[in-house]
Amino acid sequence: MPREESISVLVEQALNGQRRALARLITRVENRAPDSVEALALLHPHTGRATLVGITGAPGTGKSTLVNALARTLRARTFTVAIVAIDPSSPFSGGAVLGDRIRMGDLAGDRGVFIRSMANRGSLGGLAAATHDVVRVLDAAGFDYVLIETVGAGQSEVDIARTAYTTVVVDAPGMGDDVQAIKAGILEIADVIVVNKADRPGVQNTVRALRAALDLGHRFRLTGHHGSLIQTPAAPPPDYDFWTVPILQTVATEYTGLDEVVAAIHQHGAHLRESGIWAERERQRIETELAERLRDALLVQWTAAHAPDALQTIVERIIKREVDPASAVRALIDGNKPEK
Ligand SMILES: Nc1nc2c(ncn2[C@@H]2O[C@H](COP(=O)(O)OP(=O)(O)OP(=O)(O)O)[C@@H](O)[C@H]2O)c(=O)[nH]1
Ligand SMILES: [Mg+2]
Repeated sequence: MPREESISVLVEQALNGQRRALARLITRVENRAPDSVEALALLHPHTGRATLVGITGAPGTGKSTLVNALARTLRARTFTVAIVAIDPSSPFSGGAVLGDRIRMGDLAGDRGVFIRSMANRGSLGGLAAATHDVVRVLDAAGFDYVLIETVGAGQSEVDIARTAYTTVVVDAPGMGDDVQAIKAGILEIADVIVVNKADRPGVQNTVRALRAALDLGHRFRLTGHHGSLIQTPAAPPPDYDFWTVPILQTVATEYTGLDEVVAAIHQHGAHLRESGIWAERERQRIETELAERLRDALLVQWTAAHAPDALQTIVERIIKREVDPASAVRALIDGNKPEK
């Protein structure tokens, strides 16, 4: 391996702010290259400092424009910003896609901004795990903020949102039925709601609809349970604190309302830290990640140790009703051939 490709050199260069090294390192980590394990081990002591913000919402609400405006606003306050744009439908991976070029026009040449697109991996381990590691690299590289943009409200978006400490859900007027536009699941993960395109007619209706939806089930959310809906209890448990989800208005194309968004992100971060929820969330994230990695690693290990068609053979036997899935798995991990 040539010296400049050695993973420890690459890590060192990335930690020293060399962008090309950082880009290459991210590619290795995203692709789960064999030496990415070593890279992540070297990076880990440097992580845990960045503010991780997820930005999600229905297609076309202006998420990319908002992320761009948010990055500019943060840069104006001398914070450094990394943007991870996740496009599940994109056939591209790791390279610049159209959205990046649009953004680069605005933020081009600014060394305090780093933009990365990720396409759906569609494979074992998946996008959420890959995103997690890429965010970790950017955190270690010293960016003050990592903004993670995802589309929609599918399970993978929810998983990705859990990478972040603060999740901003974006809606806009004229997206069809105002409450439908934000699918039920997405409000549950919102820490801050932004109604973008506030220059468009119908903005008050959108705000009202969102407030009504929040009042129905989400007026008070126990922030210790990220992503889960909990009804207002008579008295809060002593270790929890309530967070009232703010509904803000922006015109991202004109950078209007961005100071309020930054303020809400700061307030939410402060709330998480002061209440101790930050630490609890981090613990939950690590527990979940560890379990997922273990599961993935065991499957990879098992697959490597068995004939390429071993799982397929069992699938056939299950279809023929010779064995059931639960018994098959028990036999497999006991090292036996699954019997009837
Ligand atoms: N009028 C108005 N248009 C906006 C505003 N923000 C974004 N747009 C426009 O809305 C369109 C979609 O913006 P994007 O930022 O690409 O939206 P997105 O949510 O990232 O879209 P996807 O990534 O495809 O889901 C673009 O034409 C933007 O110029 C705004 O505040 N007001
Ligand atoms: Mg976008």
